[in-house]
Amino acid sequence: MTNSISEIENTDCILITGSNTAETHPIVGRMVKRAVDRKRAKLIIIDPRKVELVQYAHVWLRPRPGTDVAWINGLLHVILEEELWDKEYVAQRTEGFEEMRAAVAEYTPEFVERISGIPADDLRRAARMYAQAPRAMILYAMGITQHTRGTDNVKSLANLAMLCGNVGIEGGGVNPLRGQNNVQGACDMGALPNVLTGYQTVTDETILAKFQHGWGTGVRLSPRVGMAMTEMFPAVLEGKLKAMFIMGENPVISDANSSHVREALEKLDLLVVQDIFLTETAKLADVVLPAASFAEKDGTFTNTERRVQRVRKALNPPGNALADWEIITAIAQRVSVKLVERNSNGNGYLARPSSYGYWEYKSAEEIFDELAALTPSYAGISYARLERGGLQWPCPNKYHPGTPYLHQGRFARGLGKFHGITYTLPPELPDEEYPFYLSTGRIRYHYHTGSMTRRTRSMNRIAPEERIEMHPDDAGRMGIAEGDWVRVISRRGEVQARVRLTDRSAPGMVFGTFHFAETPINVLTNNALDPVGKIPEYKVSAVRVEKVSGPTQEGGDDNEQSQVEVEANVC
Ligand SMILES: Nc1nc2c(c(=O)[nH]1)N[C@H]1C(S)=C(S)[C@@H](COP(=O)(O)OP(=O)(O)OC[C@H]3O[C@@H](n4cnc5c(=O)[nH]c(N)nc54)[C@H](O)[C@@H]3O)O[C@H]1N2
Ligand SMILES: Nc1nc2c(c(=O)[nH]1)N[C@H]1C(S)=C(S)[C@@H](COP(=O)(O)OP(=O)(O)OC[C@H]3O[C@@H](n4cnc5c(=O)[nH]c(N)nc54)[C@H](O)[C@@H]3O)O[C@H]1N2
Ligand SMILES: [Mo]
Repeated sequence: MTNSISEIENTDCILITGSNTAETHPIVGRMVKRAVDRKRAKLIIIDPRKVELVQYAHVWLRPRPGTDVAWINGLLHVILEEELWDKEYVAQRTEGFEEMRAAVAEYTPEFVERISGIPADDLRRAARMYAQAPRAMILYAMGITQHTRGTDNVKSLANLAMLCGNVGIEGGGVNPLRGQNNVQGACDMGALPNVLTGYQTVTDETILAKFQHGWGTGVRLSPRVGMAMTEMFPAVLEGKLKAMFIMGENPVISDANSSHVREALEKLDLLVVQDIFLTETAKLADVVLPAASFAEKDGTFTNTERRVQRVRKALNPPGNALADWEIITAIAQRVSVKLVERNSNGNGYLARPSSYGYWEYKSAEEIFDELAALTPSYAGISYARLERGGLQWPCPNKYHPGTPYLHQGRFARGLGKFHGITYTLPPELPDEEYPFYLSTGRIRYHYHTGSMTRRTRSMNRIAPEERIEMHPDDAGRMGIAEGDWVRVISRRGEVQARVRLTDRSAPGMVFGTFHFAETPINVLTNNALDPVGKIPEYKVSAVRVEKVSGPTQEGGDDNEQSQVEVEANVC
């Protein structure tokens, strides 16, 4: 997030799009409700589903899935036409304005209505509400990013925030609600193909030299950008990738077009999976490395508002499980012995111990200190300081208090850049053969592939199985009643599940989750990727729905087996 969570209760207008906040970020959701109820903040929701927070919204726009660039350009168009933009801010702090203005010229509310289905006057109302608020905050999540145009969607939201002078102020910003407890931290640690810690790019020789020296490897670090996770599975199928080490991820269930993922994993020469449970992915592994869970190890998590917080070991891990860093260190020590042997045979550099000890960490804190020494945004953070509470990066030195919101006075890159972006259609849309939009996501009661939450009895009692959401009008037309079994079919596969009739989903659209391995929704989804973010099109694919009398043999057996497994694992 550019800004902090607490600012939600201290702003004049909140625009939420592509985020089912009340269910997926319930604490943030509560703060939004309080901001509306007690602080009289205006709330604009833009979401194809009638999410819970719609009850609190002053304006709800229901776009067709995958039409975000169009409606955001429409908002920009209205704000420009009605002279509601912040001219001083745009003049002093931004560049590229004319390019953006030219790109949005044709996006009149009427034109946008034809693309998105949003009534022109509602769009005007939302534009005025956002632009006239002294301070306005944008919150977004996966409904914006999980598209082949995800990066363009985010840039478009940045255009909107900058046009109204809402970046670099308290109670403003463009705020992605990060999903996992530590997804921000994982990215900060360089778990991305193109950067080292703190987003220091791997293609920059000075940065590489700093890390080579700091790590004391003696081995030249590669300046090559690696593959994104979603590019790896096709690479395996093309024979370009032979081995994989998967840590804390269950792609057999969570990745788009998952039949391909399974096929790829089965083709590998070596698959290692490091997880806290024996997941569907771990079952395909040659080697499974049991890891300790969050409660069983020391470390830090960095949350959605860039706040680094301590995690403390409360329990001993079961059996042979070790903290992830201990497993990685143990493997690295063995691999680096090999490297030394190979390199001392004459080709290349000799490994030598560094000031930190070469892969000889004694604690998570030692690793953190090495990270802080090599990472400007974390430089001022230490375990000792974290004892007194979390710190938000950038925190460049040990006296710095941390940074609640970014781009104050000046953008990280100097001037904020407007982008001229035009709308294109998602790659797969409903047609005669596959007449429904399929949208996928989450419900409150389960987490992702269910590997953790489906092991808890109470969650299973509330949400024991997948329910495909369908609008009552569509169901009525097709003779489908609440609880009936349907088969959902896309160009890539099919699943079976019971139906829940609800107006949360718009007519012409069905919604399902990826929480239930017996209903692996990702066999249906499209693995077309955003060219920059490499994120798949999870939110738009085309499907056909057929009523079936009950689960066919195959589906039924799977279901039963999995329920038994789940029961056996309840803890
Ligand atoms: N209970 C629970 N909470 C979770 C998780 C979980 O599995 N369970 N997972 C966590 C993780 S890792 C993440 S990333 C977050 C995800 O949090 P969210 O992104 O809030 O979750 P999703 O269910 O993916 O919902 C995305 C929203 O986008 C909307 N949407 C769909 N298509 C479009 C579109 O084309 N345009 C727009 N503007 N909106 C669209 C959907 O209707 C939905 O409201 O949740 C986190 N929190
Ligand atoms: N159709 C569809 N698919 C989606 C999405 C969608 O909206 N629609 N959303 C996507 C998104 S945003 C996300 S984030 C992904 C999530 O996809 P995944 O990350 O594959 O899903 P999880 O079930 O969270 O898997 C995390 C694994 O980490 C393990 N784990 C937990 N703690 C630890 C630990 O401390 N150490 C180790 N080594 N392992 C641990 C858990 O047991 C679990 O198996 O799914 C994506 N897939
Ligand atoms: Mo996520």
